[in-house]
Amino acid sequence: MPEGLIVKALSGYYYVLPQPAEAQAGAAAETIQCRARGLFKKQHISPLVGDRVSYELTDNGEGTVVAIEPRATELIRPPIANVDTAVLVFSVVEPNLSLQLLDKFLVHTEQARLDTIVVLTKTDLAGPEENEAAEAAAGLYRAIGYPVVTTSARKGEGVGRVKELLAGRIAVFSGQSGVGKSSLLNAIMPGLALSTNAISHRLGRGKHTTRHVELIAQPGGGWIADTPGFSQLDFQQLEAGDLGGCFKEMRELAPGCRFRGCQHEREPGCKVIGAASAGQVARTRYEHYLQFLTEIKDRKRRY
Ligand SMILES: Nc1nc2c(ncn2[C@@H]2O[C@H](COP(=O)(O)OP(=O)(O)OP(=O)(O)O)[C@@H](O)[C@H]2O)c(=O)[nH]1
Ligand SMILES: [Mg+2]
Ligand SMILES: [Zn+2]
Repeated sequence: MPEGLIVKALSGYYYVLPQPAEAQAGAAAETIQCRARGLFKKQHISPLVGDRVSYELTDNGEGTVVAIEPRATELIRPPIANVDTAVLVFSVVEPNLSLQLLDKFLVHTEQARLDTIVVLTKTDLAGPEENEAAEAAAGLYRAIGYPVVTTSARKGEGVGRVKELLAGRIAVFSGQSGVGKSSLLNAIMPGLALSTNAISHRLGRGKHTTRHVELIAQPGGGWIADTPGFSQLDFQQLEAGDLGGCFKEMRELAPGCRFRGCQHEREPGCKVIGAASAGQVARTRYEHYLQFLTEIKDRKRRY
């Protein structure tokens, strides 16, 4: 049975790139437009972009996805399988940088066990104060261990660095609408010409220009997925006790806490509380941790 890689999902169709072509980076290869087999729905399985699948050809030149290989990784928002790297794209302005939202995205990529890179965009649009705040944020996240690149797709700044970091990787771009995900990808791969759109100044956010998830082959090997922007993220799949493990710097401190399963809230002998009051864990990070913890516990209470 033929095998392939789902490179795009749109309106109930999965676009599967056949295996041998995929091995040649897939640049010019034709995809097969497939439906998912009916059984998947009954089993509550939906194929994802990034899935390695087996498919059958049907009479009309289309195909049916009949089997999905076990996934190495899986992200729910944006929905994608088998990526190794998440690129969290946040604009310095238009829309303004929100560290709370960034920390929320980081919890999700940590939970999915992805390597994560933070890219700050639109430095050319930002004033000196906003750029200073962005540099401070970059320093904060670098200290935690995340690569951070400040960029301007308009001026071509930082674009080469992002490209270097992603070479050979299977990466997904993730971030709010209008932050410049598609613009950055276009800058990384000249000739790509993904659609981009000015943000709505009335609403202060993007217009949801990108409507589907699509993997794009990197010329030198590896893939990058462009995705639709979103800003609503919940902690549906996360238990309160697992939240600390999704904050990299707290995860490293937790073994030193007096109590096993310490939630770093008000327990005595807590290393995280100690580090937060000494300024070794950033104030914003610890605050966001407590906010998310409350959010998770409130959710539990509601059910
Ligand atoms: N000045 C400036 N504008 C940028 C930069 N990057 C993106 N933009 C602009 O920001 C707007 C939104 O960019 P997009 O690339 O469409 O944003 P997106 O993240 O793909 O948005 P969705 O597809 O809706 O999720 C466009 O008008 C871009 O031209 C930049 O570095 N500098
Ligand atoms: Mg886009
Ligand atoms: Zn603790």
